[in-house]
Amino acid sequence: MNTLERYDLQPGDALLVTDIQNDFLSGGSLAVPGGDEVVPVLNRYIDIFVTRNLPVFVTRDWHPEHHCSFRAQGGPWPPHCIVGTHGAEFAAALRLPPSAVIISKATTPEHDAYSSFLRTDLDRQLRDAGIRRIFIGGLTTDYCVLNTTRDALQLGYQVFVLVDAIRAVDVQPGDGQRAVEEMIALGAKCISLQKLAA
Ligand code: VGL
Ligand code: ZN
Repeated sequence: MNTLERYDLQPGDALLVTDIQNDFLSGGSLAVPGGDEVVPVLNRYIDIFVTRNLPVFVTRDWHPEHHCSFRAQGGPWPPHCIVGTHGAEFAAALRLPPSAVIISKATTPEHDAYSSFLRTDLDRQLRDAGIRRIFIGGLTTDYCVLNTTRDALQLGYQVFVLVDAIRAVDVQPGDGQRAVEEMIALGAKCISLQKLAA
């Protein structure tokens, strides 16, 4: 354990809330087990960041109707997060601040994107805001959170994974756990509300 690790928030920190959309929650077309449980936890993280005047970035899976990741197009997933549908909307219970920066990903029919950095301007937005450390939570541990964390570390950001505010699809049992282990091995740190609020 690096004793110099700072868990207290500082300028240059940002919260990244990933894909809290109806289709990933109970009743949705790609409902993630326990997905609803992260919403109140993320609301508390949002409060903490807003109170400290630190920016909140929010991503959304934002697919056209015949997206390549859908089964009818040969992809692995049921149709989900189609622009203009209820399933694509952010959960009503998620309390997004008016200042939240929204990043849409996988917006073209021919490309999927599990990383929020892929074909988006997230990196530029973060750099313009002077962000060096990303605190990431949301859905899903084994896809968007994992791939976004990989890219963030590659791009030189420090990443803190909000382990109490992520849930996995777990297509194969254990995928979520393996994703967390991989993120740690790559250099991400795990953090929970208790540690951050301390
Ligand atoms: C995701 C499954 C399908 C994700 C997106 O962003 O985690 N997972 N599409
Ligand atoms: Zn998707």
